[in-house]
Amino acid sequence: MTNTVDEITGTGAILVIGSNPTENHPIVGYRIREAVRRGAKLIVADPRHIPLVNIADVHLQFKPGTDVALCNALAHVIIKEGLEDKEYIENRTNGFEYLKEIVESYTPEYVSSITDVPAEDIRKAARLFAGAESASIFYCMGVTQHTSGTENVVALTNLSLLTGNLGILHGGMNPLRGQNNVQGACDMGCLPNVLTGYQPVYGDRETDTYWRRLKLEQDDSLACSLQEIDTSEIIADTVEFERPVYKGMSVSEEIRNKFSRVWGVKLSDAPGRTSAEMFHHNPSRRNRVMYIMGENPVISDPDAKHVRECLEEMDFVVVQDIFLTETAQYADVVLPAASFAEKDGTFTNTERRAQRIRRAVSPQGNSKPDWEIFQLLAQRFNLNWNYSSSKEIWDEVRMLTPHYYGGMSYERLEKEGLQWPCPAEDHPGTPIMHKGKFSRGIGQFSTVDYRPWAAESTSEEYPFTLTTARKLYHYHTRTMTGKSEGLNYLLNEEFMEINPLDAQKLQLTADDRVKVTSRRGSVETKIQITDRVPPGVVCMSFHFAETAVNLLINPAVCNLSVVAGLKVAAVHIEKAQGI
Ligand SMILES: Nc1nc2c(c(=O)[nH]1)N[C@H]1C(S)=C(S)[C@@H](COP(=O)(O)OP(=O)(O)OC[C@H]3O[C@@H](n4cnc5c(=O)[nH]c(N)nc54)[C@H](O)[C@@H]3O)O[C@H]1N2
Ligand SMILES: Nc1nc2c(c(=O)[nH]1)N[C@H]1C(S)=C(S)[C@@H](COP(=O)(O)OP(=O)(O)OC[C@H]3O[C@@H](n4cnc5c(=O)[nH]c(N)nc54)[C@H](O)[C@@H]3O)O[C@H]1N2
Ligand SMILES: [Mo]
Repeated sequence: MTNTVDEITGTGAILVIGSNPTENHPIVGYRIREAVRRGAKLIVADPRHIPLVNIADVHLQFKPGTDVALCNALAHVIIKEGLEDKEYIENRTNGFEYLKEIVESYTPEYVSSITDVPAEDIRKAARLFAGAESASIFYCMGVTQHTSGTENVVALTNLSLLTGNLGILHGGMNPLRGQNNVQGACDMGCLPNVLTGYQPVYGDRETDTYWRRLKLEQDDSLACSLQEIDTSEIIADTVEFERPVYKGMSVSEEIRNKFSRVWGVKLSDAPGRTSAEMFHHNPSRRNRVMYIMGENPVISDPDAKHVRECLEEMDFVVVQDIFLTETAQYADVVLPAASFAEKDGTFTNTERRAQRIRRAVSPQGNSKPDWEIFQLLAQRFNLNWNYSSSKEIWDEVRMLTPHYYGGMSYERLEKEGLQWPCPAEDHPGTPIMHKGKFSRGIGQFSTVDYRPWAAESTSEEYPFTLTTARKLYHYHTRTMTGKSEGLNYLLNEEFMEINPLDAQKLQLTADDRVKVTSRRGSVETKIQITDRVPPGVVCMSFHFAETAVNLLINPAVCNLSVVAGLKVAAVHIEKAQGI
């Protein structure tokens, strides 16, 4: 998030797109409701009738996968009606003319034909968003989990820049992070191409995207058609650090040297691989060995049948988890990890706030905190790892990542944490990013065109669009929540959402089971007949192993973020036989 959770209640207008906060981020959901009670205008853009729609001023119920068209239409109306923030655009941005040119053809009427949203609703939403004193955007997986995920974020960023809402109180681009500490994991370098604080292991930040793009373009099974986008000003949940100039050395070389000096080993300049690459469709390019920690890809990764086959064929698989998962069934060795309540350390939440966690109970059995397991392994590899506490590790991270954490001592974190960047002991942390100036200087409008995803377009054979979404009572693959009797009492099986008109057409009644088939596989599930989804769209969660929806999902990825298009699959639906 560029801004903080506390600010939400004072916001003038809120656009919630591809995010269902009352079920998935209840604290943020609560704040949004409070903001509306205090007079904020609420625009919900979601293919489904999510709970926030009940208090929204307008619901843009668009077809899954048409986000770029919708956002460009909002920009079109804002520019046509002269509602853009001219002073902000003049002083802080570049490329407005290009945006204007691109969105010219995205009239509400034209986009209505792509998205199924009435043209007047598009106009109304644009006016509400641009007319407010401050406007913030909240987005989540409905926006990012697409083969056009990066383009979707770019199109949203344009809206925020256009209306002068980046870098101000109550504004911003606010991607809601999923897990309690996924932000912390990324900040700590759990990404294939960076070390802590997004310090690149090769090239520099500018060349990173191009490198990845080139690599994927040569790779048919992963690539989807690509358009030229300038990604250098994507306001995701990272900041770019001030780029120092080193004589004759690339930035990453200097960074690798810095880490090498402390760790006493030479670092490779080859970036790691994403999970899509590890499970590559070309057998010669996929992993032979895998160490899986805190993930259950057999259920959570797209094209689950393929994932299972890959794991089966691997030479050696290690799973480090707090429970014996479906993925652990494929492991040669399972290493028992201690849970959050059994260890010390820090978590960094969605608003970039690092906070302390403390051991409340002792680790069960012979389980250990993850870092201790790694250390024991490293010692077997004759590496010189001798940390005695999580504090010692944190202090090393601070030393090697001063632009983010220099000022975040455990003592200072005690109270209510601190938001990065916090480079010095007397720095108060950074609640709002991009205030006054963007990290790259001037904000860049980037132009993106809507492109339908041909591979998952509906057809006579596959006439429905399946989308996937979470449910309040369960967490992902249920390795944890599935062990709670109370939660299972509330919900212990999948109910696919289907519109009453579609149910009628297929002659389905509430007790029927259906067989859902995509170009990759089939699953059988119970149904819930509901107008939460519009006709032509059905929705399943990926919570239940028995109805593993990822057997249906296409593994193709967004070329720039390498995230799979988990939110759209063309499917065929029929009544299941024999039950
Ligand atoms: N109860 C619960 N809470 C969770 C989780 C959980 O498993 N259970 N998981 C956590 C994690 S890791 C994450 S990442 C977050 C995810 O949080 P969210 O992204 O909010 O979760 P989803 O329900 O997957 O998707 C959000 C919305 O995207 C919509 N959508 C579907 N297709 C499209 C589309 O094409 N465009 C747009 N704009 N929207 C679309 C869906 O209708 C859905 O309402 O939740 C976190 N919180
Ligand atoms: N079709 C479809 N697929 C999706 C999505 C979607 O919306 N639609 N969403 C995607 C998203 S956003 C996400 S985040 C993924 C989630 O996918 P996963 O991360 O694979 O799912 P989880 O069930 O959360 O698995 C986390 C594992 O970590 C373990 N664990 C918990 N605490 C610890 C710990 O302290 N140490 C260790 N070592 N292990 C621990 C848990 O027991 C669990 O097995 O799914 C993705 N897949
Ligand atoms: Mo997530």
